[in-house]
Amino acid sequence: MITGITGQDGSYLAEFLLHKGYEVHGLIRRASTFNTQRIDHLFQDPHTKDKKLILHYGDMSDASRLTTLLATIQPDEIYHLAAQSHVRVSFDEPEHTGDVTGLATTRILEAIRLVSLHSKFYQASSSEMFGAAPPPQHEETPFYPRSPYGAAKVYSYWLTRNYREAYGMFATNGILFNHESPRRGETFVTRKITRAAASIKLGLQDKLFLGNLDSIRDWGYAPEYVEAMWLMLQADEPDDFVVATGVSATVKDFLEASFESLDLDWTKSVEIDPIYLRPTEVDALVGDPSKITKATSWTAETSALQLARKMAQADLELLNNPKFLDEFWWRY
Ligand code: NDP
Ligand code: GDR
Repeated sequence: MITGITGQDGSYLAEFLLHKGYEVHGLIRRASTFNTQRIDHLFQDPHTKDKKLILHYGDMSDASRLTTLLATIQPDEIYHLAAQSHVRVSFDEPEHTGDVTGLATTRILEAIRLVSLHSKFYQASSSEMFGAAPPPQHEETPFYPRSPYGAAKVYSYWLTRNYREAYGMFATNGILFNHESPRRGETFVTRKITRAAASIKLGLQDKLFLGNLDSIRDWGYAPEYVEAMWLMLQADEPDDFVVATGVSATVKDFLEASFESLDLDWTKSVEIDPIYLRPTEVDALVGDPSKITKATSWTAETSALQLARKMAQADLELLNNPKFLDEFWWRY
């Protein structure tokens, strides 16, 4: 079962698990418009016999729905990815973020405790929990969150550990550093940059407004990170793992690589708009993935700059050929 199946990671994880032969159940929110674009290519008609992808309406604010769903599905593995995941937005909506990114983890852990204790549980923890703690960050680095989002993830991290210790649940935290892809939400900085670069290349846009260009991040490629999620749940014991490339890049480096890959000079198009600055910024996140590499042999393959080029090319293809959207999700 995957919460957040319609998000970037949920869509790659669903693909990965279906490929392995799993029956995948996904929680989707009812919306007035379609919000399943990232998984439409995996959709199976409810009337199909032996279908492997089953979607259920539900919201992380609804504890009774989570409990009845888990009682019915009895999943072997639960990947809890649903969240209000945008750090800047969490300053505008701190209470909602606390509810969906924080408290909702208690709702699903309680549902497991009550009706599906055998389910292995994966919590999508985040490098944002380290916040102001200097890099390289690893499993023993003290948390110092710098946003309502980071604070909500710290709460969820500790709830996950507490349920593991209190009830013997197989509950694991994956502390994932930033991971991106052509499926990344358009308001995260990497995708915002690559979409704008493609649009500028085609003469559809001339300016790109950004915030802090000096932040340092450890950007990896999302499909590789969902494999790490699965590997963590195949371990003999539940534990907590950092997942990262170990290599740093600035927003400026990402900009340069994306624009240069389309023969553009970013300095001619980028302007700083203070609305994209955060009340408290996280200056530098660079993870040390030694523990997961030792336990599972997982290592990141794609570098941030390769990713910048890949995403810029994908956005150019998409803008050049809107019909391509139907195939887009398969190809990336
Ligand atoms: P996305 O923002 O792309 O996806 C978030 C998912 O959560 C979407 O499916 C969204 O549904 C769903 N969701 C949001 N609110 C609710 C709700 N109230 N009830 C049910 N579902 C809800 O995030 P990512 O795929 O990038 O990340 C997955 C998880 O990993 C998140 O928890 C994120 O915080 C965490 N994380 C991500 C990292 C990254 O770099 N990508 C790094 C570390 C952690 P809808 O499509 O309807 O909006
Ligand atoms: P982040 O990702 O906050 O690290 O959280 P984001 O891409 O939003 O920001 C990365 C850095 O870029 C700077 N920045 C901008 N960011 C955005 N969104 N828009 C801009 O215009 C802009 N200009 C500069 C930011 O200040 C920041 O320093 C992501 C999310 O996926 C979280 O859910 C996840 O937990 C963490 O990564 C790890």
